[in-house]
Amino acid sequence: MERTFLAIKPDGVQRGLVGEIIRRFETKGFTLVGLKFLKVSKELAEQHYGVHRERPFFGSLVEFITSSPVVAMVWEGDGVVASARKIIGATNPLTSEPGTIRGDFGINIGRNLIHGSDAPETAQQEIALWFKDEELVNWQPHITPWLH
Ligand code: FUP
Repeated sequence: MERTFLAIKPDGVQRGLVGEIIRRFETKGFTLVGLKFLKVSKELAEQHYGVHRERPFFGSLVEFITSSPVVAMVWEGDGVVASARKIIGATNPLTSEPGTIRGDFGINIGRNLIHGSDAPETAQQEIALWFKDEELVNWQPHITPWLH
C-alpha cells in the first residue's frame, strides 16, 4: 500500500491549523500510520531539504523549519502521494487553488504550512529519514475497507 510523508510546518502549528490540516486527510479517507510532534534538528532539516542545497533560499528554509515544532506524519492509501499533493496545493500559496490547504490558508511561499512528498520514491526516502520502523503502525480501518 502506498505511503506518503507529510509535515505540518512551524507556521501551521503556530497558527493553530494542526487539527484542520489533519482533518482534510482523515475525511478524504486516507489512513494515518505515523504521527509525531518534534523540534527539527539542523541535521534533519539539511538532509530533508538536501535537493535544495544550492538554492538561494536554502539557509532560510532550514532556519524556518527548525524555528519551532512541526507535526510529522505518514499517511497510507491508494494514490496517496499524488492525492496529498493536490490537497496541499501549489508551492506558492498565491497561485494555489482555493479549496487546497495552501490556497485556503497561505499567502507566503516560504511559509506554506505543509510539506508533502512529491513522488512515491521520495516518500520512501523521507519516511525512512523521519521515522523508525517501530514508530509506524501497520493497521487497517475495519469500517471502510472499500476505501482502501
Ligand atoms: P513543495 O514540494 O511544494 O513543498 O515545494 P518545493 O519542494 O519546490 O520547495 C520546498 C520549500 O522551499 C517550499 F515549501 C518553500 C521553499 N521555497 C522557497 O522558499 N522559495 C522558492 O522559490 C521555492 C521554494
